[in-house]
Amino acid sequence: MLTTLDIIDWFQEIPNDLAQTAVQALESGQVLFLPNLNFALKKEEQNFLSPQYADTRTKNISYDINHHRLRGLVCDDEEREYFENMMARFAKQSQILIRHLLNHYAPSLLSARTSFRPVEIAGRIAPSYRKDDTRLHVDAFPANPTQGKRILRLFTNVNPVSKPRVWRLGEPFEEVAKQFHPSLKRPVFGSAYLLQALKITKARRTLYDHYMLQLHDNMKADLDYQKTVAQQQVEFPAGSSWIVYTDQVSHAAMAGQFTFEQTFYLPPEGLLEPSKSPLGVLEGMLNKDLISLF
Ligand SMILES: O=C(O)CCC(=O)C(=O)O
Ligand SMILES: [Fe+2]
Repeated sequence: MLTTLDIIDWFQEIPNDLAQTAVQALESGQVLFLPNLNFALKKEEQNFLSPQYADTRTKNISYDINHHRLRGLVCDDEEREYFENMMARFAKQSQILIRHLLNHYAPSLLSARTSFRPVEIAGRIAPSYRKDDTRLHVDAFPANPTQGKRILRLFTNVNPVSKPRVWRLGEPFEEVAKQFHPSLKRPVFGSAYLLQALKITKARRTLYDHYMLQLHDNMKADLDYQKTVAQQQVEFPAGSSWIVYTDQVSHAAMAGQFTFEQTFYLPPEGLLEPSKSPLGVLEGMLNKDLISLF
């Protein structure tokens, strides 16, 4: 399930064959594991390795580099400036690495949110089962329809006392889709329009978004599935990074503290093999176009 790559530097040049392997592995549902790629914190940033800076309601601190907006951060103005520098540096380094490593995606890849996750996962109480990321799921977000765009995430564990980030990885997307196909319900007529008009969603939900959200919710709701499905525990050590299509790979975060994460979106046209993507798999299974408006 992991493809290990020996990358030690965010700015390093990547040979073409390695770039090709990386894209193929990701699109096949592998996690790219970079055991020696760390994000070095500056001296004044070491203090930020504390859960005290995270708003208790949001648990993650997020940064929008396109609009220089920080969310979920509780601190004074001076600290805010240092925080922004740190988040922006992670965002930029991630962009550079991803553009080199996933060279094939460079023309169409979009950078989205950056997050810092300073709260220990183990023992945290999620406000609802839908928000409980300790349950296996594929990513799909109620307010943020991707309209077919892929969700690609890069993580770096910066834990200062060598605590790994512990995940579970579940079955391949095709199996998840087959398993939950019978439970998928069609959307209520007019609901996508209404959700957008009421600003509950930030864009129009396509059929793709609707079915992905159902997969996400139905997986998390099924405790028997959570226990019995084929799965594997993986530990991402402190000082390592990993890259994964979180809309495709069934994953659950079980333990760990202090991780940076950068999200990218990729329009489906940018993929090497669209048929392997969640959109390709679901369109094949449901035998219809899922990204036109309904
Ligand atoms: O914080 C983590 O380790 C992963 C949580 C998760 O499910 C995600 O970011 O998609
Ligand atoms: Fe997730």
